[in-house]
Amino acid sequence: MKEIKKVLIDCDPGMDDSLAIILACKSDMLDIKAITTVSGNYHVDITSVNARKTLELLNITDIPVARGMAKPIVRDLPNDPFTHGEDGQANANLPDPSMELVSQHAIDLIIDTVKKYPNELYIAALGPLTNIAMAFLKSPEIIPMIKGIYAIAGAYGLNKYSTANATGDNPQSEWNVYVDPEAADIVFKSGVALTAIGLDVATHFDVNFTEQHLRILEEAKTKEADFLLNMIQFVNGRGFESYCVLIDSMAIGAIIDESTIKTLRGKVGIETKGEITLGMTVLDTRHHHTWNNLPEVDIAYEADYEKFLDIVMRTVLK
Ligand SMILES: [Ca+2]
Repeated sequence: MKEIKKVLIDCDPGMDDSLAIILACKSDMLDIKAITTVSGNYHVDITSVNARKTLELLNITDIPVARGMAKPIVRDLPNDPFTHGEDGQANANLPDPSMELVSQHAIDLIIDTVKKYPNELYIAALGPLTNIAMAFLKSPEIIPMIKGIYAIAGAYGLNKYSTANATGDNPQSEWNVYVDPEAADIVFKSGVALTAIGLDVATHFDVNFTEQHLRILEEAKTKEADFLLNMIQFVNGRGFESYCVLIDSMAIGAIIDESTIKTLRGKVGIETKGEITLGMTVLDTRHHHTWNNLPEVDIAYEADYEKFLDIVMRTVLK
């Protein structure tokens, strides 16, 4: 029997974060210990509400949700050129949550949860890395105690999707790193066991739901299926494809089943000063003269999309 993995989700819901929360909470393979929220897709005031709305859609009220950083560490929060609707959830307008936020700040909930489950806790990092970087600055002793971070972060130039669907507001960057490149720099350099899932695999057109998937979702008539269908229709209506609602779920999918992605080990530098490349994650693949001071992390270069979508469908419809 496979071990049940303990997970903390740090997120900025956002449509794809909302689906990722549903996938994580409904999976038999995961035990969600805490959710922390951050400013990213939307301000933390909104993401803190949406995280709880999503839990209550699932009738879950016993997972602690802590509000995190309102701003990136040194920058202002940029506006996301990609809209998630007025409510950040494709205008689903779910009921206001009845559960309260915990009184702790997200940074402290991250630190305490890692210490409570030393060498057992996975972190799914689905937004800018602000909270996690701050937790590392405050309590660096937690870094080696984390089993693994699966972060939706970066774009590594491994295929055309790396930049064709770039989500940061410039030609080369991915949104989460673009919003808070200094935070990403801190986390990438920290030595934590980090798997970065970037645009190379997480905004791929092969992540799209098939026509058959959509029919199954329509026939399911459950709250979760309807919520997901509404998001798919929302992005389709704006000329985007359904991979947009699945981006963050790829980190959860990889924690559920590591074989959904293949990774390579690579040296990565984060661009924190560029004008047209701010937030670019530069992979140093040179044979000679590589910069040995760059941190080495695991980078997803390929995904088993069929297996991933099968996990999403089975789990969401359960
Ligand atoms: Ca997100």
